[in-house]
Amino acid sequence: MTAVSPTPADPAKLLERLGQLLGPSGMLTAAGDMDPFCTDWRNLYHGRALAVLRPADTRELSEAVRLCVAHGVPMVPQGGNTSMVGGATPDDSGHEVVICMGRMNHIRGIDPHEMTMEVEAGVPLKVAQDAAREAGMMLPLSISSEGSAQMGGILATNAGGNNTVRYGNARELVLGLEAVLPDGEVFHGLRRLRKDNTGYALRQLFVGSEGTLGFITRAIIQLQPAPKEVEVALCAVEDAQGALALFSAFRALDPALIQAFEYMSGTGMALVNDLIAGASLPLEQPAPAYVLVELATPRPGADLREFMEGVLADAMEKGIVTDAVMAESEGQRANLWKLREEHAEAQKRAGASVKNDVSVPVARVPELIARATRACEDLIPGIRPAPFGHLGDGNIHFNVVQPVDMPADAFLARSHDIMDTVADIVRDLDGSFSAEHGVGQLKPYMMAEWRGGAELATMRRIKAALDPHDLMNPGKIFPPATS
Ligand code: 2HG
Ligand code: ZN
Repeated sequence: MTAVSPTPADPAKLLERLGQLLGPSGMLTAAGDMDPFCTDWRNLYHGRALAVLRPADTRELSEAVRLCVAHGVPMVPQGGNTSMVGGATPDDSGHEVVICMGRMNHIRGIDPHEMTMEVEAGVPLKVAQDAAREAGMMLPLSISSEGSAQMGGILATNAGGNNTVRYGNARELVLGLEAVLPDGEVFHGLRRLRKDNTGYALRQLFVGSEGTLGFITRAIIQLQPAPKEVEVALCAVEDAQGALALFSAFRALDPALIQAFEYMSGTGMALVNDLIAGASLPLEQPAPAYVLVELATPRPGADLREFMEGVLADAMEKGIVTDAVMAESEGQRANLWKLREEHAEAQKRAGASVKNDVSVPVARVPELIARATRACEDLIPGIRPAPFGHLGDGNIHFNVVQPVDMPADAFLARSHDIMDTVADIVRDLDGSFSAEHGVGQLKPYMMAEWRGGAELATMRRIKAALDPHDLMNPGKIFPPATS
């Protein structure tokens, strides 16, 4: 159970002061205007807010935070509102303010020598990627929701995605950060140094804190050289064991070339094929499972295609891959990626689904998929397991879609049974219950069991030191204190 935020002191006075500070374009208070900011992408949570604030810069944000703190009003940071775990949705007390970063949306500079970008929190990831590309470089982070997800949220949740296998999570890309702390003070950590061993790496505290320690307002991001050669192939395999064998084959020869290595189940692919306009499987026959592999190099003349063809031919000879298609053009590459990127949307259209964003050591992915599939099918006959995701990182979205003939509500009533069933297997395989989507308000109840003892106690101490009144995104990450 999430604690409901207490009644704020003199909310009318607070709204008047916030209105003076932010002006008419910086604050929404009509219920209809606030609704989109009070519901999450998955439509799981429907909160209410005292106001939605849209500060234009760090100074306005800092002042707004000071006012909220003075009135005891909890604050919920929100970027592109694409959280999978309700991490940016207020509770239903109507006492919290949602603070949106969308107006702080400038790219403040790109340095070609340092290969860095200074970016404000409200810049959508796709806009930042395009700016890096125009400057002849690459921002090496790619997720399905990149058109809407904003850089502040990407960093606050330590987003992963398709390129983690090569470049790491968001955490690995951050050289420096600016943040507004829970008392309104500004943390000036916007340094652009590769080496800086001067005490605690405080910027990393904010990365992955899911807005519970303050607002990330700006960051310095490490870019990479733009790839000069890119090859993408879609491969049919018999099962996840085959997918793992293919990953090992590429990795043994040249791990540095693998830019993405994505697994998809036959069930998930069929949903994309059937429910997404313009998506069609370019292979002769549907297969039990698929791999999408992307290789890339910044070095021209590297003969990447020959390399890819060689590895795939060998894998086909050994029976690891049963069929494969390589993209011949940028358009075909985009079409192959569409088959992967539309998995979440296709599952949404197929009815209710339960998401298990889990990770295990990469060699255990086949066992995870086999055991979790069996266990879910035993639990609810007719359930449609559609696992997919970032096999190269051991991160599988073990999502299950409702049986065709079961009412959505009845299926969702079993969510926790399903999540617990999968979690038991993940724990047995030494994995994590949340690989990249975070904890939000969906999974705090799992924290005590998985991160209990000294680990959770240390997190609580850090939280209490920075946010003693629990006003920053309350109810997210942490289970109630008695847990
Ligand atoms: C992806 O990898 C996202 O496409 C979404 O992390 C996964 O829908 C999901 O569970
Ligand atoms: Zn993912």
